[in-house]
Amino acid sequence: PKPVLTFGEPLAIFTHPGSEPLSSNRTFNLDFGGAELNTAIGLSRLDVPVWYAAAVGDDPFGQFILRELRAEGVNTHLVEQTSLCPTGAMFKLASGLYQDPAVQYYRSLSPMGSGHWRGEDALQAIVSGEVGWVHTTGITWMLSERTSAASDELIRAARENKVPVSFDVNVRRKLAPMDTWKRLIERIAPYLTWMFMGDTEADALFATDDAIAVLEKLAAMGFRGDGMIVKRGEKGASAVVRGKRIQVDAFPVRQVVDTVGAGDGFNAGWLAAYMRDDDMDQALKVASIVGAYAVSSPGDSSGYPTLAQVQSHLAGDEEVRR
Ligand code: KDG
Repeated sequence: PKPVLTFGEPLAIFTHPGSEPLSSNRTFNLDFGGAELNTAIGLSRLDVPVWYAAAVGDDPFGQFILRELRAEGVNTHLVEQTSLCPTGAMFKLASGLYQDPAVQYYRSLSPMGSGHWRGEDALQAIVSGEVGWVHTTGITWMLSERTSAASDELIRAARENKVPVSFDVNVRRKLAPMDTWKRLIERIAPYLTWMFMGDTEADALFATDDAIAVLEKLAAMGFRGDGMIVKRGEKGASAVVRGKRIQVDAFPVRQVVDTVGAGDGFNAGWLAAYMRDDDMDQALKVASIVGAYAVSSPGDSSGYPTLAQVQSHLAGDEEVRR
């Protein structure tokens, strides 16, 4: 099969082992992430060929991210390296009070945050028919005007070339206020084939988290895609495909360790399974297995399962653990 193309900004991520405020913390662990990068790794672990388009600085963090991506089997020939901008970064601040960490971004000078990236090579890959699917998230549009314009071009080209586009809204209110996210969806809805969002995002954007009601509102914005999926965390997920409503329970988890990256993993699981055999129930099941692995382990993508692990859960096999 032709590879999936994902595009969006990679980040060096700094986490800290304790839960003191950032201002008094002195030790950080280096990690990496970025929503579309996470999905690329999730796909690669599930044996789906994947090309990731992005830009990093020609600096140690950029080299670190590239090395990790290559180790994961993600094709990085569309990742530009520039000496003009530093790699984007983010700090994840755990607090005993909340399950989700607070984040602090340092990305306005990055290649995609400053508008250095133009995505020309990714555009070429789409136009020349080299990729079979495009996946991205709303975060990419919020980084800079030029990154937003480049992203518009990529999804338009995909639409024109009949390449399906899956899009996760992925609201980050630290990047833009809610009405900016809503205007983005209104503008790009006609180019999208599959829409993903969380239930709280659906509520905030459309004043409902009912998948059919959301789909109707999307249709009024010009969405003519194949379907939409609402992710509900521990309550599973629901989807509407060609008028049919589908529901899946969350895959059971013993202990939630870190929810960041779970939605990106869910998307990877859905994509891998849906592209393989077009079966929506199966795709949601695989998605929820990947999501469960993701929340059970720290870091964004480190806990994503392999294809063999997913298959053994689907088959109901009992894992020999010791
Ligand atoms: O979905 C996980 C992402 O939120 C994280 O990796 C960082 O891409 C990121 C962002 O912009 O918040």
